[in-house]
Amino acid sequence: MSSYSCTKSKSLQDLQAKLRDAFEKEKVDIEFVKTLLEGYESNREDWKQYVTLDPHHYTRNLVDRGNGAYNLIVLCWNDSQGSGIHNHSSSNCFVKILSGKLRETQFEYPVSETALKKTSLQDYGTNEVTFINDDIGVHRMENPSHSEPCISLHLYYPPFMSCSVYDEVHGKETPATMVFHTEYGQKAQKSCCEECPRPH
Ligand code: CSS
Ligand code: FE2
Repeated sequence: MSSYSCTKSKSLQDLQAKLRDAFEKEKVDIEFVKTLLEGYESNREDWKQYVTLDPHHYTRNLVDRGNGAYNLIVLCWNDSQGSGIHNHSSSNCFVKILSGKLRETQFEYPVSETALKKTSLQDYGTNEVTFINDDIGVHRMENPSHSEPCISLHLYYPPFMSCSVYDEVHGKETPATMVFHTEYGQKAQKSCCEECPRPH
């Protein structure tokens, strides 16, 4: 049986192996990647090593660089934490919820400095998967819970470490750099601090 005939993963490690295979193909199939992410049933034992919660900001924890083709990252959102409205620097963004709930508000891609146009608002629960890129628009992600953290798995293809953040009222664009709080379960060398410029 080839790895392509089975889209179910029995662990996060198994999913990582399937994703590596999928990205080795000449043409990456976005729908297939979504199916792979959906085919993994979240199990805390698999990903608890990547969980770091910060009282002020959501954290970004690198799981896999996918042979340079993509970044697989665990994001940890404490109660009520969220991102600013941001683009994805011409990259494709997959999000799978590992635990809790994440709220996504989408907006039309800003073309001028005017108020952003909201296009959708949706909540995603454990094991659900969503996808966005700059053709679809920009978004804000937030943990709507005031009591439970949310843990999500993000795949960015190709990888990117900077993006634009937009102010909702005026559409003003500001560049932002992203950091990793941990890499492969270890504290990242450039540790994060209050001054780190990030998309919030
Ligand atoms: N793009 C944000 C998270 S929402 S997709 C980030 O990577 O920090
Ligand atoms: Fe995003």
